[in-house]
Amino acid sequence: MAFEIPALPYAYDALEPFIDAQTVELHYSKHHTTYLKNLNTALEKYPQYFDHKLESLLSSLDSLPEDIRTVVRNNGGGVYNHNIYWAIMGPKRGGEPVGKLASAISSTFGSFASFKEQLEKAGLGRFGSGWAWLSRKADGGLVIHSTPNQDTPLAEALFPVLGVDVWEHAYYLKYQNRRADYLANWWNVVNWEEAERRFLG
Ligand code: MN3
Repeated sequence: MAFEIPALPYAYDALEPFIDAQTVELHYSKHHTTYLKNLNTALEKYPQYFDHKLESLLSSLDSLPEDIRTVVRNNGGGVYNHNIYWAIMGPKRGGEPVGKLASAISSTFGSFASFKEQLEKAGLGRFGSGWAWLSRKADGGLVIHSTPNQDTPLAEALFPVLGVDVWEHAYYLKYQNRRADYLANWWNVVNWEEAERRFLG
């Protein structure tokens, strides 16, 4: 069966005023959906991969046939990364990390303020398009990093807890070239309960 994406768990305008409705609508219904279509089209030639989990395909790209490896990397990555992005945001969210994730962030990065600064720096430092991540390492520890294009933390044997899209399509309509303003405002929509669930999962 073809891969699917979850329905957006809130209305297009739910993240206003921090992320505008038009951006959310285009981002979900055009960008994210196109990655999905491209992934499914590429896999038609090798339908056995429809029985795999997307996570496993992205964790072992080298095991895929060479003629679909790049398209799965880019479009499968696009599907996976955006699934996380929509899930870890929500209306009336923001605030501070909760539970065990809060303690892990404080002990790893010194404080929530210092963590925010480092994640924003990772997003700002990504030249061109990509993502900034808080990921869990194999030993359970946390790391801040960034990936280019639609590369996923999975390809680096990391498990994404929280990810922010820094492609221009994620912010240009409202923030134009001001990626730093988008990142600073993005904290207002972070769903820390979902991030903690991922951290513990
Ligand atoms: Mn995007």
